Amino acid sequence: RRLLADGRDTLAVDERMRSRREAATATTAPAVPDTGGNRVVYDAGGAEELPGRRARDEDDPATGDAAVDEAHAHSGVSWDLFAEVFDRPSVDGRGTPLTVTVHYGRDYDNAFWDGEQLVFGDGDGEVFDRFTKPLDVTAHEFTHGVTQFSAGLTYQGQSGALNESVSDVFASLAKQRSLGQDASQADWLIGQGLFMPDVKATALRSMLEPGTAYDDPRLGRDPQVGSMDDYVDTEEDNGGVHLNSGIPNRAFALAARAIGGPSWEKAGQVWYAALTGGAVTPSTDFEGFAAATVDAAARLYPEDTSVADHVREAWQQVGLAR
Ligand code: ASN
Ligand code: ZN
Repeated sequence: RRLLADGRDTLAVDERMRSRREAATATTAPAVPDTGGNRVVYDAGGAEELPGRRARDEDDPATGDAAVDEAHAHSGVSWDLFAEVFDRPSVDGRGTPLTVTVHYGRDYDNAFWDGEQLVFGDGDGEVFDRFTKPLDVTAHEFTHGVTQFSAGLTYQGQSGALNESVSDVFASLAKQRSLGQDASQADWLIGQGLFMPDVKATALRSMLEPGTAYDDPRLGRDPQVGSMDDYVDTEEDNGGVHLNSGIPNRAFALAARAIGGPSWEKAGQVWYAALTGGAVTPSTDFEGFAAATVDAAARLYPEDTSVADHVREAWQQVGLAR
């Protein structure tokens, strides 16, 4: 329920997917081999049985159903981020086909990874539009699959907030990369374009300024926090996983901006190495994750110690790391 793209995102994504399809059907091999996604989109038809009716395979043309076609495009962009930037085909890194279901339930205001596949509701049409609409909502849910098959962060308390944050980090990277933006140009919003036009919300979350994404009578005010000073102790939401995720989210945005350039190149590589390198485990807390990213930065960029310094300073700004 908490993730994003606007009209420009959709256009950039459509263009990307068009060239991707053309490369796949070219009679001569493309100069750069297509990494080739392996997506299958299903249609639950308003029911809650998974996966539903098979609606569009990897190489099928557009169907005309917006949710089916958005899910196909956005899961392809998510697949490409991990395959091309992090050498990780599919959520498990083994190219396992990705199952995606749309039109889940009636007026369903959420999207989720269920442990095996991606699932998207159509939204209620009053507050929420289709959950397939923003690229970064899809990339967020895709990343839950990546985390399951790597660090396995338990979805409760600090490890749960880290699980949530990692999904936002790679969701934002997918968005920034699709728009060709570097860290200084990024808006760091998650779930932009998900809300109906009259809702007073710019997005679901702001990674750079947690707590500022919305303020609407139907939604309340964005409750996210961006510093350990404001850490929320609650039983709700698995121990506030969507609230306290603002803390590591802001650390990532600050680190990426301090490092500069495209966020997926250095900051993204550091977070990916921490997530998948074995130092982060199901029970890792904020301090442990911060240390893992500083270590990863030092290991990945031994000749440029400013990267690890920027990462450490970003965690210090949110009240973590020494
Ligand atoms: N869309 C939500 C998420 O991925 C679903 C949930 O709360 N599990 O975080
Ligand atoms: Zn999530």
